[in-house]
Amino acid sequence: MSGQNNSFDAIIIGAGFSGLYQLHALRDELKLNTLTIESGGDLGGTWFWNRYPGARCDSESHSYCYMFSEEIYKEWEWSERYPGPKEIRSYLNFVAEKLNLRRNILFNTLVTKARFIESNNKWEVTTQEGDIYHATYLITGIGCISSANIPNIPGLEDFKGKWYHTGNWPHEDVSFKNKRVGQIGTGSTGIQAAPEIAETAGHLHVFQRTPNYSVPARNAPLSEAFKKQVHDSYEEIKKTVRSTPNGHPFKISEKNVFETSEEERKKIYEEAWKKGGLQFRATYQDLTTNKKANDTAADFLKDKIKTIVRDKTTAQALANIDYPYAGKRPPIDTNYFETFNRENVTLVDLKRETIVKITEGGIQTSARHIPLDMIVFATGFDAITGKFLEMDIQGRNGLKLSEAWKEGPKTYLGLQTPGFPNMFSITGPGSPSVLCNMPVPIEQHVEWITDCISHMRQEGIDTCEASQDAANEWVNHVNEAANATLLVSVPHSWYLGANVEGKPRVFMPYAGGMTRYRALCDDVVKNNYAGFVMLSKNSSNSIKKNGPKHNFDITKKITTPGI
Ligand code: N01
Repeated sequence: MSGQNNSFDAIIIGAGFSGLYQLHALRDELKLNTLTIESGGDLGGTWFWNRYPGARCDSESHSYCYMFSEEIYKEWEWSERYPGPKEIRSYLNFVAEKLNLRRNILFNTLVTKARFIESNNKWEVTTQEGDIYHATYLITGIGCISSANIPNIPGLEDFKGKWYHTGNWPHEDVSFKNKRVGQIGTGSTGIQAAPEIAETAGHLHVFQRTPNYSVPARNAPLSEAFKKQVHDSYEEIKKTVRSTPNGHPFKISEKNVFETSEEERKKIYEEAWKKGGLQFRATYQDLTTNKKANDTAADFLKDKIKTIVRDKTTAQALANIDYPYAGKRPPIDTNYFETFNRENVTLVDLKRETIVKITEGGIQTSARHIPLDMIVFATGFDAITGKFLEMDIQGRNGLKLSEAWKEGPKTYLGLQTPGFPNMFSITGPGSPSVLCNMPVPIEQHVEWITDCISHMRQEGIDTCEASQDAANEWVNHVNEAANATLLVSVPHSWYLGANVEGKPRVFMPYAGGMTRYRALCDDVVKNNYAGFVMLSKNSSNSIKKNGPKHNFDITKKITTPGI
């Protein structure tokens, strides 16, 4: 495991989808002495921590996996349309066994600090235990939604019952049997968790601050015929996920909403509702760019809520949605709205009463006291930047990442931040990341980073660093892409950092779509790594390569953002 004097060519932080593939690419393709450091007790990343009831991936299993190896793709068989955390962990274990990855991973080890040392162009990485490792390249594969957001509600410390955050769920079973449970939050997670909790809870109160659209997932076991078809269609599926803006295995329609009659539209929405899943978003290409077009989908989904939920007041509160469909991450569910027809489930509409405090025995709202034995926080994450800033990362001249990102993250292509040489990020801020089926951007980033490091080594380049100009230009383009969509119109969205007090309001993921992003990254390489400053000690610290300013084709309309 140890390199000489704890010195490595590369250190990767995180052993989820990103870190595992990056380890394979650097160790086995580039033959680099590579160490992966993981805070969890095993591999899995997001799926190591997110074990809450009802947890399931919203991407379809045959696309929520690696595509880089046909052999790996065909050897693994998924059992359900959407995989749960256990099956995803089994899959990642299978990949890790196959590629013999575990021997280079340090588990249960939290990186607390990383510092770039200019005298020798090395990263010094410190763990919570105080161990120190050095490497030439530092790659973060720390995930986008890995820093749990527990809201600052007064009185939590007084609560005598048990409380959990969905993103840090215990590994042992949690029983809700006969318990009075309060669930705060109705995002993708809360929508998955509530129906499962309600199955066994004595009573479940769902505290809803912002109602949400949701489409049935229609999860089911996969038929033998479908499993075979998936294996036989490897090339085609790979081509599809790599050529759609959101990396899912289905195309977004090229039709605009008002090119179809009302009658035809209803039929299309109805079919998509029956089919289930994120494909609902793919019914028209202008759903996330044209408010009037979006209203047609939003109205259809609100009507569905009112049809499903029997109690009129509850249905009204659930359907009282004042932002566009898919303006926030669109959830998919299994019996979410149906859950509110159960006798043991009550919606607490926080638009009518607010949470005042948590007490010893429950939650005090502005209207009443709700006695509880358990509280489940399905309250989301300090997304995208949270995990970075939990570490003390320092670049050139001791520049702290927290300082560099004081006004919001500033990266070039989401891959690098100026002032932090040889530090690369997989699905960092400014990458299409969360607006895609995650394994697709992850594979693209890993392959781009690996090629870049390979290029550096072939050319004798010591450091690669995003230029400030390139990062400024990229941040402008990320804003421009977001502004072309309805996503920026949702004030409480975590895409904007709006769910965390004091966090700068900056749209963080790249909404221009994965296809466009991939082409831009390829162009950067063709243009001699345009926008990256590459230095070599041997040429007396002169700039060895600094490509021309890149043109991000900002005039081209973005009609199909990657969501
Ligand atoms: O978190 P969220 P999430 N009082 O931030 C509410 C991914 N994911 O864990 O909207 C009361 O979306 C908050 O209310 P509001 C996916 O990318 C993937 O559900 O801020 N309520 C909201 O309802 C997803 O988008 C899968 O007004 C409070 C909820 O908590 C991302 O994870 C599955 C509150 C938080 O919703 C995050 O989803 C599940 C307070 N003080 C999730 N603070 C896959 O399938 C917050 N809330 C891969």
